[in-house]
Amino acid sequence: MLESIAKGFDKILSEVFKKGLITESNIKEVLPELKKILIEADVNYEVVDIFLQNVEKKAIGQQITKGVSAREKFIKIVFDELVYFLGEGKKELKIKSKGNRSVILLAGLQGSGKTTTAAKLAKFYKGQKFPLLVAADIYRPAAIEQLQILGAQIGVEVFTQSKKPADKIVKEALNYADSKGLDLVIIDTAGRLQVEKELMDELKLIANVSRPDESLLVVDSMMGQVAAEVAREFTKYIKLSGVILTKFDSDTKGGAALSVKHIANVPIIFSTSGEQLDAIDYFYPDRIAQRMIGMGDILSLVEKAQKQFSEEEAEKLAERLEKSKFDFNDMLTQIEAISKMGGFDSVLQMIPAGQKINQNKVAMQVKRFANYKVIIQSMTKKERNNPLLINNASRRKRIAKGSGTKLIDVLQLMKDYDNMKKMIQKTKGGKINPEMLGLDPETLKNLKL
Ligand SMILES: Nc1nc2c(ncn2[C@@H]2O[C@H](COP(=O)(O)OP(=O)(O)O)[C@@H](O)[C@H]2O)c(=O)[nH]1
Ligand SMILES: [Mg+2]
Repeated sequence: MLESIAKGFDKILSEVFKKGLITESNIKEVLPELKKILIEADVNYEVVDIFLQNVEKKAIGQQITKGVSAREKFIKIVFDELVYFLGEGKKELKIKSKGNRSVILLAGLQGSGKTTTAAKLAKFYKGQKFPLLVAADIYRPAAIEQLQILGAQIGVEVFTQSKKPADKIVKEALNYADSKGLDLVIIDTAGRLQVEKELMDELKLIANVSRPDESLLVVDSMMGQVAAEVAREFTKYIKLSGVILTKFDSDTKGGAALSVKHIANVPIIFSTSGEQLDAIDYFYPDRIAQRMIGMGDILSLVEKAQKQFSEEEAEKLAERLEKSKFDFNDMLTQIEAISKMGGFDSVLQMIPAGQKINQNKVAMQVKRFANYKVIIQSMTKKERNNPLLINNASRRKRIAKGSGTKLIDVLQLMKDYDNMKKMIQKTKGGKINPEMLGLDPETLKNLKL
């Protein structure tokens, strides 16, 4: 799931920013591609429009910054926009403290996952509250039975009463809850295949008698932007306070997640991902955005790198490179910047597990870098400023001896120095690049920081 959207991003990002610059023509080239990705992900067209406008505005303002690659910057802009539409930050339900009755009303189309989600919520809050499940879907006897079975599985009582209007059942359920000291009433309501006035009126009545603390719309994430339209319809009848996005484990393209908050003007609070009753969790917009962009935690890596290697430092390095200067002092700065990020181990941990990384190669490079530091520190000031001086056998011998390394290590340093210089010149700045971690080219193609 969410993979197709990630693939799309990857494609445009690598193709358009080869030159490492954000320019107006680059942006013009990228926006239609971005639009295609969003439409293919089944994002609502209003959301697509605003999304693109925002990205354009932000990207154009960024074009002059030196030092940090265009690709990184653009990823960050798109990422921020994804987070904005998914909802900023995790939200929680407003549930009163133990002993004070809270009511959660669940609404949604048939098959969206209301009944399952009602049971999941009961289980989720069971540690802190005493839940009562209320079967207010009176049209299908099977629905009542389904809730009873689920309630039994999690040891939560289910209130049912057939042959009564739903709002009467709910009223009695509330009285029952109060008499038994059950302080979290979760109401499962009926749904149809589309929004119908009769059912909406019934829902309104239920909301009136139960005065819910939370009125949640349960939405199937497979429905794409239709989910958002459904949400819009529901808001015409009842005041929603949030959305639960179900079936996140299935082949969702992300359109529902990206559209529903904007269209219904309420946050996504939970997502569910499976039929088991513990398959529910808070909805974390930043994590979902990361998955959409296909980089695991790689973005936090970028941010970390940017913080450690300040733009100022990056610009200084870019300036030096323009004058074709990159010496051993610069190399040392780069190596130290990487160590400041928390060392290679923490960097590696942030690379998505799915990415094939040649661990041995990385381990080797880690060792080498530790050596390089010592080797550079064993050079004279003159040598550090002028790497060409090391093209001299007796100097190399002296440095190896002084640093307690082997001759071959000094030679390897020279080779890596050349590589690093080329790489940094290519990317026009001092950004920290995973090539420095000794990752193989195949891996890099996938990571593309
Ligand atoms: N894969 C998956 N299936 C789910 C999820 N939530 C619900 N379902 C399934 O979706 C179907 C409809 O769910 P149900 O709770 O009966 O929907 P309702 O008609 O809205 O009450 C059932 O087969 C559920 O097992 C989920 O998060 N993931
Ligand atoms: Mg149901």
